[in-house]
Amino acid sequence: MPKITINCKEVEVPENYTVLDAVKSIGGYVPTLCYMKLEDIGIENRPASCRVCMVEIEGRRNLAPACATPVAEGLVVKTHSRRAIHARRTAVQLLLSDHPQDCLKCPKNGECELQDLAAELNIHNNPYFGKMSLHKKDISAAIIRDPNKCVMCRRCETMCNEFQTVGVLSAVDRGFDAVVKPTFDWSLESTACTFCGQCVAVCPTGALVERSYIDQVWDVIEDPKKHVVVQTAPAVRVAIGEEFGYEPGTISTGKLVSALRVLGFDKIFDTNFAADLTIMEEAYEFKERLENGGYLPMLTSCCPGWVKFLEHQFPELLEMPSSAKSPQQMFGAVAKTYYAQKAGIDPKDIVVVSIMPCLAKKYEANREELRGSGYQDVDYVITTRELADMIRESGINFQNLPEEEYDNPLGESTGAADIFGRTGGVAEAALRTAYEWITGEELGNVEFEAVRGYEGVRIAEVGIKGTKVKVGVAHGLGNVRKLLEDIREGKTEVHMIEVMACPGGCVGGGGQPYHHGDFNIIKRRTEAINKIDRNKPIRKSHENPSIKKIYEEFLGKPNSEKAHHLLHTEYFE
Ligand code: HC0
Ligand code: SF4
Repeated sequence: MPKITINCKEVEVPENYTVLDAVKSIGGYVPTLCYMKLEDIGIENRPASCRVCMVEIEGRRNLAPACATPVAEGLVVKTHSRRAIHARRTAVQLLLSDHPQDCLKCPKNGECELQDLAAELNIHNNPYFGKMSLHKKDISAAIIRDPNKCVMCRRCETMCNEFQTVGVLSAVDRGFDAVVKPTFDWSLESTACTFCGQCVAVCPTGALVERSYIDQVWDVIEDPKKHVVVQTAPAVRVAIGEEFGYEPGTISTGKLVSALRVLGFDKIFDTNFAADLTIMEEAYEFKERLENGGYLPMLTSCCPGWVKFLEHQFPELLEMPSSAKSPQQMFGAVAKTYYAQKAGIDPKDIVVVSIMPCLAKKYEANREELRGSGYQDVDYVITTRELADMIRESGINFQNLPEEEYDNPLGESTGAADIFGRTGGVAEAALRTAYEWITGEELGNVEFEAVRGYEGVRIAEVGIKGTKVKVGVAHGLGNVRKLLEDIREGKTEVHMIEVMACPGGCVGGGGQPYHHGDFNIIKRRTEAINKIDRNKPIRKSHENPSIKKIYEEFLGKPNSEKAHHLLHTEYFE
């Protein structure tokens, strides 16, 4: 192992390290901008294009980018020599020279890494003036792209092309005109973009942000004629606390509920109730397909980014996914029918708002066919980050909020619903129910360890009544692409596949508090989800009393005519 010296300290490091790795290994710091490493999912973005991580290496004429310089025996590195600091400052001043100066009204204000660097490097003036190119903004239902704010770090491109293998973003043009965008300057809506939001999750500036619906949500809350119900996705409760000073993985369910009440929503319901409902429909469909020679493998269908990916990339496999709608959409459909009836409210006056960790949910809510209630089932989707903005704007002290409970009849859920928020959870929840329905026996240990973890593709075998049921789990669309190709070529055989588009599942969704490239944050949210499940008195969806009630009072049985109409959907090429 080579010995090197960093800021007068001698260290021994593995030979495949870069100078940046070495600095980090001793707890040191060099600022970066384009560099990003999500080790657990095998992603590294290292174009060395921003030149922010320049360091001085003794005996070398030129400064070197720490992220792209391999270590070598005897290297003597100074991370913060005056020359290095000056070079970093110049690099950031050059980036700012053609960057819009509207920080005060930029949606990324306060979260922008370029802004942070300008502050850290004490940039109070800029002698450089670049050519301000004028690129057109692209606004979709989920994402706003402002290429004028692109700093060519290429992080979005790495997520879209390498992790998701969607490939709609690439660098175009030269010099001041160079930006990352879709070919021919197409809008994202006219491409195969899945709206997974992973480009947004890693963009350091305001070039890629979610489309906000905060104003529309305030308008309906303030409209006395509207009855506004809100649902919260499984992964929101383990991440929202980060916006208010809590450690990642802090469980904030009770405070989340009381914040929503203070904001003025009429009923605080839970997507988790609908996740249990999804399992009823999905496990029933799986049992049917398994026992009656139906189409296998059955793919889960609750991640809208994944559904759109499948529609674009594998149109010949549209029979594979379960026809069950996602929990978000099942919730909307029952809120405007079952709940409307029970509460005696005209569904036209009910507004359904979702709090989601996801940007594709914004797109999903707008899909034309998702109107089983006779109205748009889900009206507005806001992200965990947008909700945090609403809470801050309202002067609510989140840490001081009491812990409150969800409302009924759409607020009760089991541990099986909680684990939907992390990779492997939907498969595990489905197995908990399918096992008992198929065998007629009680499941002892409800935790299916083999489908847990962070491997991109995991395949587990579960014995159900003499049949070895093989379950595949993939997170990240590139991983599912590999799995589906193997299945198509007959290399792998499985009965059920769970897919989540985002790293780690919804806990790593594009609408969560920014993780700034730290995958540990996603892991801690996952652990929190598992803890909620472990502490729930009921951990199987079919045992949820409110679920039993909705079938007794309203739906009949899984896949009844009414259930089929309200809770199932179809897919399009
Ligand atoms: Fe998810 Fe969902 S688990 S996709 O990640 O299935 O967004 O959290 O709400 O709908 O329940 C997201 C999270 C959901 C849905 C659920 C599913
Ligand atoms: Fe690519 Fe996802 Fe971004 Fe669309 S939302 S451009 S698919 S990373």
